[in-house]
Amino acid sequence: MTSDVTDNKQNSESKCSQLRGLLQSSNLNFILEAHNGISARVAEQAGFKGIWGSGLALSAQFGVRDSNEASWTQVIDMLEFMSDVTSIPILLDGDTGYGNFNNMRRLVTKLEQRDIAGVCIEDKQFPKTNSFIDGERQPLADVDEFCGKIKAGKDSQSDDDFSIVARVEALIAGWDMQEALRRAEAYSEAGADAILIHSKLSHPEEVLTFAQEWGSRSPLVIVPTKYYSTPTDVFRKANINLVIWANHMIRAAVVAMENISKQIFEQESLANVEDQIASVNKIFALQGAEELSQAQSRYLTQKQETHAIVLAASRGNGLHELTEDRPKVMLSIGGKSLLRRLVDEFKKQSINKITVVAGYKSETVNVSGISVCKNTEFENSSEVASLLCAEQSFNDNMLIMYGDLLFRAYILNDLLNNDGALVVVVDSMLDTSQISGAPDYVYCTQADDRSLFNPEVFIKHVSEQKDASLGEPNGRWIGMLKVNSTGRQWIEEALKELQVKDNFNSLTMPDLLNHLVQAGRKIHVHYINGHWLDVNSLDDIDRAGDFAHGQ
Ligand code: SPV
Ligand code: MG
Repeated sequence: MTSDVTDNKQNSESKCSQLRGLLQSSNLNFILEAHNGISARVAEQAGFKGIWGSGLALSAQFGVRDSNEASWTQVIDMLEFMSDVTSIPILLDGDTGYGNFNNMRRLVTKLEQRDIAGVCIEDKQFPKTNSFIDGERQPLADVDEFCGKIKAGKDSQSDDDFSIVARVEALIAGWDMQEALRRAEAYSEAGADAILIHSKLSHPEEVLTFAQEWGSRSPLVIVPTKYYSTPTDVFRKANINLVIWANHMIRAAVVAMENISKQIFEQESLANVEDQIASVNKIFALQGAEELSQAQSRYLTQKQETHAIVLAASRGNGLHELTEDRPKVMLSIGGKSLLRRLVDEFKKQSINKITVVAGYKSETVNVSGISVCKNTEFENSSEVASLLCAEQSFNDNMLIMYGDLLFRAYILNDLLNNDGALVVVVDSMLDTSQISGAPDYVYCTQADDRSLFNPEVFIKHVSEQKDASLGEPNGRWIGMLKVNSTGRQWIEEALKELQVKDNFNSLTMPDLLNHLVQAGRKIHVHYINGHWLDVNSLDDIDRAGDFAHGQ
């Protein structure tokens, strides 16, 4: 038996026993055609207690004729998908049993292995064709030969509840009621668990006469495809046990597909069809996506994902008219916006959760792969207020950085491998010719000794101005930091403390870092030596172009 891959097992009763129950119930029951996994799920979700594995529909979904053109193993491979995703029984339309008694034996064995609850075989000859195509020209099977097939099937089943339904085609082939009854009697004697009496008339007379004559000798099954307008109560009163709605899912699908494909072709657009079709989420639900994500959290060891927060609310005043219609991060450098370049760097490091805090001209912040959160007060607030806007996206592995940075990939890669609680990247190369805007000078517990051993160095202070009382700065903070769960906690606490201060809206990231230092937090320094730049002035744009070119 195949294992279930979904969350769909609701019924603990075996499928064979469920089908037997439907056949033997004193109430009229219904089963619906399905022809693949998704249609089987839809049928179950609609409330059906069983599925008809229709030969017509299964062959049609393969695009071939209902004349045994699809092999029997191709048919039962599809049934396996249908059975795996449903908890209700499937009765296979097994045509003529795909051969003689011996083929029937193997069929029953293989169906049971795939948890199919029963098979219906019809008394025609292999290869058969659909009863509604020249039905009267189709030769019937020899009664004794067909009875041998039923016996062989019954003798090969291992579950007592597996059902074999014998389908009488006498009325389809133009024989009289007596022949139909004679055959049904013989098939019942041979061990059939139910009789399916088929008719191609548009009224139910034949079937009702048969039902009356048959009485309750064995369960009776009908397929009212042609006499579809008959009120269902008529079948109930005739003591029929099971109605098969035999081909309505494939026919519904074809109309829907024709309609939608025509519209898309003619309109060369999806705009009008979106509301007429199932949402992608609906498809995911039918595929059991939810169960898979639950299983992933149970069975996969999850590496904590890094989340990047990008501060990008400011216009970039030093860039004058270049930022008239967009914020600095959307400026194009060598054909790509600064933000796009930053997102590309994140992607290289497998960072896929990226939140950008936008403010000035936020509607132009449009780069795939990011979520945008807005600092609507950007004109009257500063960086720490922007950071607070992204609080919902905070994570135990988090990068916080300015949006106007260009840097060599190794810088981010090395930072991600540093497991300090809160680590800032400091450039020890104080090359004044490269400095524009207001540099964030950093005073550290130790200068960069350029050794390979990464001694533990911490921040003492960060300042926009050089502070003679602290000696010479050891470098510049490049606007990039990383936290783990402890660092995240420090930042959240600091934000709470700072939020109530009168000057909150003027606070910059260096103010936040200094606040943390004063609170006794050890902020690790990760030294680098060049290989980055930020964009504050028109000169920087030229430099950035050269830098990007060399990347
Ligand atoms: C099928 O669904 O393939 C059947 C029923 O055999 S019918 O097409 O009505 O003959
Ligand atoms: Mg059929």
